[in-house]
Amino acid sequence: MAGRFITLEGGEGAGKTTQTRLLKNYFEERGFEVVVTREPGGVPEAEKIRNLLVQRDGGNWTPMAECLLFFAARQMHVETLIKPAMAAGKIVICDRFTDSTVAYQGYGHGFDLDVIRQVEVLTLNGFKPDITFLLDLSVKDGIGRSLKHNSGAVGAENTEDRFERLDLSFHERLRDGFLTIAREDPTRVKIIDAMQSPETVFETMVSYL
Ligand code: Z5A
Repeated sequence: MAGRFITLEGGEGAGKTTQTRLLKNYFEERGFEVVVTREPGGVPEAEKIRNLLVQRDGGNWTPMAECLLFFAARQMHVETLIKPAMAAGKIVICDRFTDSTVAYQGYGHGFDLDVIRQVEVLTLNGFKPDITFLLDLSVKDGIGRSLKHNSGAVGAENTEDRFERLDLSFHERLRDGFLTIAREDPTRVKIIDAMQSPETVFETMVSYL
């Protein structure tokens, strides 16, 4: 039996981590094997690339180099983890995927959307999630949640904030970008109001499964 590939997308503090946990329990209670993974990362080689991309001192990449690094990590992730897990009948739940590159690097930073789509075709050859949940909330609410979340972290300072240190107008473009992606592909991408309680967000997602 072929598995399913589910992705969660959204801006800062949208609740992807929270909803991933709830979805994992949901499928496991119904007897499915679940693989939870994330981007950039998910497999050792891609986690090395993650450090180059999201750490504060990861590097000052040109837009093209940054785009290629995201897709290099993604190609490894798809070929060595996601596709094999799906072939084994597992449910793969992934925190971010190609939509994040289109939203962050494309709509957010202004890198050419056609080039991103060309690199996507070259590296993934049309491979897309079966369903994507876009957890949508206002920029103000998302950043507020994210700041609260990070300030509560225990232990070492969180240095994975290269993208979180961007200005408000960037986050507005990001949100609009995600919503545009969803409107262009409504069969795959479901917009979920992330300001609802975690339980209601989860129930709304389940209604689409
Ligand atoms: N990036 C990119 O630029 N291009 C790409 O192609 C990819 C990624 C793949 C790392 O992502 C960075 O990489 C990211 C985009 C860039 N930059 N940023 N930012 P990440 O996914 O690792 O980091 P993140 O997006 O910052 O995740 P996050 O802060 O962990 O957010 P979250 O997982 O969506 O939220 P959460 O941890 O579940 O919830 C945040 C807080 O809100 C927490 O305290 C919860 O208890 C609370 N919460 C959650 N749901 C609710 C509801 N419904 N009500 C009230 N409170 C809630």
